[in-house]
Amino acid sequence: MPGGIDPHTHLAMEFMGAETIDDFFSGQAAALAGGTTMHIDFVIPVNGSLSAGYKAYVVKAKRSVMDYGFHMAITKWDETVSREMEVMVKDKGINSFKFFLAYKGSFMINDEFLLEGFKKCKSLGALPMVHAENGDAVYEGQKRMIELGITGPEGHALSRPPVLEGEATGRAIRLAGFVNTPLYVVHVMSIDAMEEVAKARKAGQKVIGEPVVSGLVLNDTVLWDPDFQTAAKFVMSPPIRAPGHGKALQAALSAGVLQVVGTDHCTFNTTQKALGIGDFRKIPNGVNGLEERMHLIWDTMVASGQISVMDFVRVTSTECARFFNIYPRKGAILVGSDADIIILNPNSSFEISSKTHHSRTDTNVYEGRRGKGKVEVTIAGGKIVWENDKLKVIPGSGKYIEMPPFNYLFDGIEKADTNYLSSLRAPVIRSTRIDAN
Ligand code: DUC
Ligand code: ZN
Ligand code: ZN
Repeated sequence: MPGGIDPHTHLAMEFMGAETIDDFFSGQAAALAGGTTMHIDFVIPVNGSLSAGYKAYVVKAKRSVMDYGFHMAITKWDETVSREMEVMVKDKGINSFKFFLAYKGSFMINDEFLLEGFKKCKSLGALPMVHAENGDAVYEGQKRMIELGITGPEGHALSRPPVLEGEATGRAIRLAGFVNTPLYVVHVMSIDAMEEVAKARKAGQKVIGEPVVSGLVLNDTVLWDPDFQTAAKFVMSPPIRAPGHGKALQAALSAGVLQVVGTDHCTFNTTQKALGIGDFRKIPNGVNGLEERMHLIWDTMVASGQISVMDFVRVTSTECARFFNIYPRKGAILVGSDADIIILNPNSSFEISSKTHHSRTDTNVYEGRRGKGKVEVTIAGGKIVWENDKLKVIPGSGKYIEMPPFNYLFDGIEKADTNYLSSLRAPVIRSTRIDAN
């Protein structure tokens, strides 16, 4: 199969008073051992400056052992940011921008600026992405938990329930419809958010929904463990949800309501997670997944009969390459494509443990899981980098993949591929839109 592409990672990211323990070397080594040969990481601006953020990430990525691309996070809005977006698209190979509706006081932006950002993306042929949780309401929920004396990891889940994810997802989708731009919703974690995506797609709006592995296969009962560290390792945002949400997300993935599986790989070790002892608001948010994604999706979705092998390739690789405009260089085995290829043996089994994984983190949210379907060989750029459970990687061998803007988003794809047309239908034109194209 073509190597996996993870559309959503955070390597060497400074966040919540810590820096993720996996950098571009360790995170990518882990990825290759799990059959993923490319990832797209989120550049975080430095004091709001996109160009400073981009420069910092070019340095961080120097020791790369596999190919990678960048999305850019937008953490504030002004004329400089708007101008810099243009530079990122035209000169730096970035065609997607993530807006945060959560993280009040740091990353969060209001609706006025979200609309500005959406319009700018549209004018540049870039794809806007959203982290959809209502940040004002999360802030209120967190205060309430602390007032009630709930300071442990369970307070994280209780303070930001699915309804806040559903609200923000619906709002972002409606605002994207208002300016008539496509939208990519990252880490769809709840039924509430998934149903907003489903409703919009049914109405013909171009909305992409990305579930992540943790949301598909875990549930929130772990957050009630009385041992702080046992629970804190599962703290991410939006939170892992109550039993039932994961199954519904799996069904949505197999029905095509959600299209591409990421990880939100964002690892903090036990020392870093300890920052939140006594106050769940300070637990650095994030879980592992880069090495486990292909195995867990195969086992959960293919071995169980929920999706076909072709669908597996689509949701773990091809669709991601298409959404970010690098298909067929990536996401396919074709003459002229990069030779990123994996061999997955459906009859051999895997077992996940922090003792044997390749990430630098000292825990694993999938500890002890076993399943069928193991990646036995990974070929990246024509070289065997993973075989007989051994990695052979060369720091600096990974290439930066520039992602070109869309002429008009998705139009080229629709002309080239009529099957694709059925999954991303043309927008419904209504007179209430700002423009009429
Ligand atoms: N959520 C996380 O759990 N980590 C990184 C950023 C995010 O939105
Ligand atoms: Zn996010
Ligand atoms: Zn993320």
